[in-house]
Formats: sequence, structure tokens, C-alpha cells
Amino acid sequence: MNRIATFVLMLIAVAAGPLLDARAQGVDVIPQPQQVEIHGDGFVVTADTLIIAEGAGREVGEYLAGVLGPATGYELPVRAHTGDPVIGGLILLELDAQDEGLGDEGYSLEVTDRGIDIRAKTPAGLFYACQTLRQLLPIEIDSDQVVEGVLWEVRGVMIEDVPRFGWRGMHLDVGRHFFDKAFVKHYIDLMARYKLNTFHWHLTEDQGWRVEIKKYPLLTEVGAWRTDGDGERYGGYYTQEDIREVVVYAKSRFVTVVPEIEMPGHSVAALAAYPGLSCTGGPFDVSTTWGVHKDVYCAGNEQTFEFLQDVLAEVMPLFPGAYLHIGGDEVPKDRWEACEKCQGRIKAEGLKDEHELQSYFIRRIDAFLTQNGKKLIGWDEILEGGLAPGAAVMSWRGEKGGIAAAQMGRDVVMAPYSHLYFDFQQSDEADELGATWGGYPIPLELVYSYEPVPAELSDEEAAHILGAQGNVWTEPIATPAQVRYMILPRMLGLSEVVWSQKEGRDWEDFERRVVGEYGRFGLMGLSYRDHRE
Ligand code: TNX
Repeated sequence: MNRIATFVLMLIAVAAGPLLDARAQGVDVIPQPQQVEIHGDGFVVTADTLIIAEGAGREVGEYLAGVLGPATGYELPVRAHTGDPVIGGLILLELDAQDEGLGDEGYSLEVTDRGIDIRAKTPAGLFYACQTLRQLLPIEIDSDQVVEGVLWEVRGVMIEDVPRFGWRGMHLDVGRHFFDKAFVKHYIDLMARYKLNTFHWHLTEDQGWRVEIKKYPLLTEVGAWRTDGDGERYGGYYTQEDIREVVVYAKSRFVTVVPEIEMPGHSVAALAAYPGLSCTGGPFDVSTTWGVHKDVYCAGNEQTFEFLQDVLAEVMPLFPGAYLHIGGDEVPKDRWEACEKCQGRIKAEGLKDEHELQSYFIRRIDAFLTQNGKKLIGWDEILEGGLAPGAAVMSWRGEKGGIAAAQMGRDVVMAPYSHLYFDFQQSDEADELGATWGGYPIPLELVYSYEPVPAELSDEEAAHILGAQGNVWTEPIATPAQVRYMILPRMLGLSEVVWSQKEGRDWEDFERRVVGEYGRFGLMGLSYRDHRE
């Protein structure tokens, strides 16, 4: 290269700043951190390295030792700071409650030849720094067996990082197909690796009721099982003990679990158990066909509300998070139109039609949740007939519902099926796994291009966009390997959409980093979809 060209290249590098510089030198982290600067010598983790963590940071220190252990074979001690000199250098996890700049989830991470210095205001921030550190290490760190002959080197770097959005979600439908608690924990682990923090657990469906409710044992005795076309009994459910276990596990990964109890639609499994809660009285079988079902909870029957409040009263204490998802999507009005009780309710309450009856339904549930200190979130259909006072909206039929809600000053989570439906196929090949009803595939690049804040919102309205999430409906997805195939790597694209700054988005660079992650998936024995194939 001639001298002028070299000079021009240097100028470009200086102008593009530290991010490009870091990229050029292969600091490959997903989601892309806010600020990365390369400097000086790196640090080598050895068997003599100490992890220093105390107080509320202790648990994250233990977690880090657990991450580094299997591949290195080192059992790194986790200690409080003594100030004594150490041979192998330190990985320091320091909580600084005063550090407002890093927010509730941000962190800084500095690597020098003396060690690794991690700071955050909260344990969550320390945890995210550990996820970054994991990716800064050679990919062999993700092996579950000791890998000999690897130098566990982290290059000299200074990172400062804070997330763009507070709701960084993944959803999993365990109604259509059931996934056991071990898999659910693994799913949460995969989320946490990419700094996602909200797990939306879709627990009830036409095809299966998946959560034990002590007051209504038939929900799981009857509602959790169906006889599929091949004559086989299919099903399963979580006991309340299982749920508690998953919630505790999620907490240790800084993931909040948002349960979804669907109403008034997608409720055939519950009606199979308690047909008296329907308009017609049944009988019903737990559904074995997909799609939208006409039988829904009767909105004219007081018993429906008693039942749902009893159910929610058992569900609420299991989930410490603020939100409870009540579904609200795809409610055909056929049964309500023909039901005396529903029509009686419409008259008595002075409602205009069945849409207002749906709104009445959600308002009652909203009031109940609010009384109990919870916030209601529902699919965008809950806007129809008037949005309940405390409700937040999850926008799935495009962004229209989310935009309308934000303009009303309501909180919104974006999950449009145009970009974030991870049950959709990833190509239009005939044998590609996944749903096709959307009419088009959702490849990784489309996910990556998603922008959660619609251009038409003012800054004030935009502040109501809590974030975004990927939805994994499981009609076409029956096994853990298939779920992984659907979310790896699309979930990584999402993680950058919700964590990283909009300005730094760069598909080619992301693609390079994602390919690096494929190497880790390989080491972990995880099925994934190579987006280049
Ligand atoms: C629509 S998204 C549904 C789900 C289906 C999904 C299939 C939503 C709120 N309702 O019940 O599983 O499409 O992609």
C-alpha cells in the first residue's frame, strides 16, 4: 500500500472512533457494547487468578467461577478483598451503589496486564459484565470439558456498557408443545448469555393448561393432556414447586418471569376441565387442532370471574415481577353473540357490543390485578372497545396497537410478527422448519433490522416503548433442539436490537460476530440455524 493510502486509512480509523477500532481488532461481543476501547496488554487467566467479590456481588462471583471452571479446569477462589499481593492477578467485581452513570444494568470492564476490573451499580450489571467477559475469552471457554493447551487470554480493553431498553424479552409457548423445567432453565440461560432479561412464559392454551392450580385440580388432571391424532396421550404441566424453582433460577440469571394466563380466548383446555365456564356448557376436549377457537370463557357468568380471580390469586405470589400477562388475543365473538348471559351483561352494563364486552372483561381483571399490586399486560386486541386503565400493551399485529397505546401514554412492548416471530420460517425453502402463515420468512437480517421505536412517536411517547421481545409459538416446534434452531441465532439479532445503541447497528459487522458465536454453539452441542445456508 502506498503512503497516501495508508494515511487516508488512518484518518478514516481516527474519525470512526473507538468502536471501529475495536471491531477491526476483533473484540467480538453480542450484543455490541456501547463503548469499546482497545488499550495496552491483555490479561491471562490462570489457575492462580483470584476472583474478588463481596456482599451482594458474591453470588455473581461464584457464577463467574462456575463459568470459567469446566473448560479451564481451574477452581478459582472467590474472596473478599484483602489487599495482599497476588501472583495470578485479580478479577475484581466491584459494586458501586453511587455510580449513577451505569444505571441499573450497566457495567464497566477494564482489562490490563494486572487483571480484570469490573464495576457496576448493581449485581445485574456485574452479571452482564461476566457475559461480556465470557465472549472476550477464546471460544473454547464454552466447552463443558477441560480443553488443554489454550491460553486463556483477554485482550487489553476498556468497555462501558448500558442497555438501551429495560424490557428485553423472549417468549415461549409451552401450551402447544410442552417443554419441561430443565429445558426452560436452559432457555433462560441462553437468554441471559445475550443480556436478555424478561421471560414471557405462555402457560395456558387451547391445547394444554400447564400450571398447577390447587383450587381447581382438573385444570391439570384434565386440561394438561390431549389425545393427538395418532392416538397418543400428549401433555405435561409444572407444579407450583417447579414454577418456584424456575423463578429462583431465573432470578440468579437476572431474568424476570412474566407468566401468561390466557383469557377470554385460547382457553379450550380450561373449558374441557370446567365446561360450566363456557357459554354453551360443553362438553369439550382439550384441543388437538391449531388456530383460533370459538369456545371462550363466558363473559356473562359470574363464575368465570370467580374462577379467574382464584387462579390469579394462586399465580400472582409465584411470580415476583410487576407484570402479569392475560392474553386477550384472538377472541371470536360468536358464542357471546348467541349467549343469553353475555347479552344480559351487555344490557346491564350499558355496553355497545361484544367488543365492549371484551373490554369490560379485561377491565375487571385489570382492577383485580391492580388491587393486588400487579400490572396487567395483554396482546394488542385489548385496545378494542377501550383500554383498561392500568393496562400495558404487547403489540403483535404489527406496530399499530403499540403506537396507539404509546400515544395514549401507555406502556408498550413491541413484538410484531413482521420481524420478531421466531416461530416463522427462516427461509422459504420447502423443508425449512417453522410456520408459514405469515406468508414470508423472517431471516436473521430482518430481525436485526428491527427498530422498536416507530418514527411517528414524539420523544415523550417513545419513552413508553419499554422494549421488544421475540415470540416462540410452538405449533410447528416440538422438541428442545427445534426451539434452539428457531432462536439461534435470531435471538442474538434481537439482543442487539434491544441492548445496543441504534447508531452502532452494522449488519456486516454483526454477521461476522454471529459466525463467531456459531463456533461456541458447536462446542456446546447446540442446534442452530446457520443463516448463510
Ligand atoms: C397468533 S400472536 C397467536 C398465537 C399463535 C401465533 C402463531 C398471538 C397473540 N396469537 O396464538 O400461536 O399466531 O404464529
